[in-house]
Amino acid sequence: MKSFDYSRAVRTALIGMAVFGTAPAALADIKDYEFQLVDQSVQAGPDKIVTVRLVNKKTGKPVPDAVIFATRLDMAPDGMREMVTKVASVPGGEPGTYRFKANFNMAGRWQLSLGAKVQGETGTVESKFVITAQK
Ligand SMILES: [Cu+2]
Repeated sequence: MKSFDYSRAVRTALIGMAVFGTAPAALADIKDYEFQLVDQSVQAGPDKIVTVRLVNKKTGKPVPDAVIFATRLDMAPDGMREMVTKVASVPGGEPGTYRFKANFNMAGRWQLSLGAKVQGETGTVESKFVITAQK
């Protein structure tokens, strides 16, 4: 009887540990993810490439296979919010990095706005960056 109680206690403890072990994953939050701008500036002109990295801040690891569903590039930082340029995704690059091609038709500060979904997470990662197009 005593040994039975003991093994049952151990089993209960193991189940408890398993539950706690999975808890952090279940509590992973979309706020744990962030985009980082790789290059702060580009040369003004057509077909310039901008690279961002998506990382999990808790693990420091890059996050591949995010679905980027929103991009906008405009000159809001220089008071020209209506000056918008098209942004196209460019395949390739390291896993966890995302590349875009755009025409930076004017020198100055451009704002890149991104919205993305991360596999297995609810919510949206949203980021805004200022990229300087140099003459
Ligand atoms: Cu402008």
